[in-house]
Amino acid sequence: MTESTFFGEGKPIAGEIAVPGDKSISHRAVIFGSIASGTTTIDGFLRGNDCLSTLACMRALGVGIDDSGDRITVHGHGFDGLKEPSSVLDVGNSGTTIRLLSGLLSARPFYTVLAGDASIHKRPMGRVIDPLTMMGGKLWARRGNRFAPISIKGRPLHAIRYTLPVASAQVKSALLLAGLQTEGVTVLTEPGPSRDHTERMIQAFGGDIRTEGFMHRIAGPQTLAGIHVRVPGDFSSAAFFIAAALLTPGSHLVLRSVGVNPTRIGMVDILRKMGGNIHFSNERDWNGEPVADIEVEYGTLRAAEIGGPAIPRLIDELPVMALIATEAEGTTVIKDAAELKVKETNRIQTTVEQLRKIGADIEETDDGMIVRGHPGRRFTGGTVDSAGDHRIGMMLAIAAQKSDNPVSVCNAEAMAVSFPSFRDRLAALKK
Ligand code: SPQ
Repeated sequence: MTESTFFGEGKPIAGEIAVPGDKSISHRAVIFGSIASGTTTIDGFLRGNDCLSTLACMRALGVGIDDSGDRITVHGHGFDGLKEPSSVLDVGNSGTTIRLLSGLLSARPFYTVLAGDASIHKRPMGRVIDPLTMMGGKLWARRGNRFAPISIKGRPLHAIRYTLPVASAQVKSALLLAGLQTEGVTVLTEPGPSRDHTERMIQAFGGDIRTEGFMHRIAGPQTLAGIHVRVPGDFSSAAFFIAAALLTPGSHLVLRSVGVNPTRIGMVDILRKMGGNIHFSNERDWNGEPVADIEVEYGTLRAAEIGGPAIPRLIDELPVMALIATEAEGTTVIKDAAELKVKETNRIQTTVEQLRKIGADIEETDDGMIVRGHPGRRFTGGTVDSAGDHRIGMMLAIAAQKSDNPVSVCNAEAMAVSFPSFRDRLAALKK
């Protein structure tokens, strides 16, 4: 366990930063490169532990992947290029890896076992196993087929019509990866919007997917062709620096080349309603993904109500939104966010417990949090714990901006799951 101390000197956050590549897109680029025919080159791949787990799993499935440091080159030979691995596939801490690979491997003609760390073994897997079983998949898991490790005896599947019980990009993507290999039309309906990187990537690799509202149709089998992928900066990583700037008087920050896919930037919409100064410029398109430079300036904020269909669009940013709300005038209510309980930790509980330790006025509800903002009131500082959750660890490091005393984060190594250079990048922006 490493403990990392962040000093709450209240120094403004200023300058320019290019955050590391998007985690969701990096996973998908390696997976799609592996199932496409031909060469896929990936620039801006996130070298966080989660994406490295996906890369190692695809190599274990027989895919040739070169890593020059700057660029990943994937030598895809179509779905048939995947081979039975000789050992258990280790997904580490990555929910995206285990769920997407469950869908992909359910239709491959061999046996695989997917396992990960203690956190992964507590996260719900029934949400992918159930619909894949409806497609004819043979999957087994612990405690009534609900928890990893998952073992899969791959076989031909049949197309289904399925309504997802929760808006989940991972479930949708698992079923799309199965549907791409399955005769007939697989029809998926989501209860609300979830991130659409898989849909955009299927099209970028020359595949065909039809989306109307929250309904997706994928006709299989399809073949995909390798491409060059340029991965935008991860908005979910940018969110920590946006928060730092909004919490610290005198801050002015520009974040270059960040992914601003509308299914990911619910936080920007809410922050603008709260009075946050956030502007996009230099808007462009990388492989069907919108990208922009983001400029943030410190200013006073007012409380907001955050709930309903906005939630999947900022689900991973809710812990840091709770932190920002401590500085907003009024009471912020976060609701309809029960999905937070099944992330790397129960993010409602860990956010509330850890922020309270340093003096935040915040309470837990069944499906969210209530945050009473006290603009200008400083935290006490002290020792907190990421509980092994990268997003909680980084949120707590940013909380030091609002404290006159240091904030020491236990289990700080978790930050490397999505942002290995976080600490150095933050230090470089403090003026
Ligand atoms: O991969 P993992 O561990 O599930 O990652 C998290 C995160 O905070 O990094 C969630 F814990 O992000 C998910 C996100 O919450 C990544 C993701 C994706 O890439 O498809 C989708 C979201 O999860 P969900 O529930 O929509 O499927």
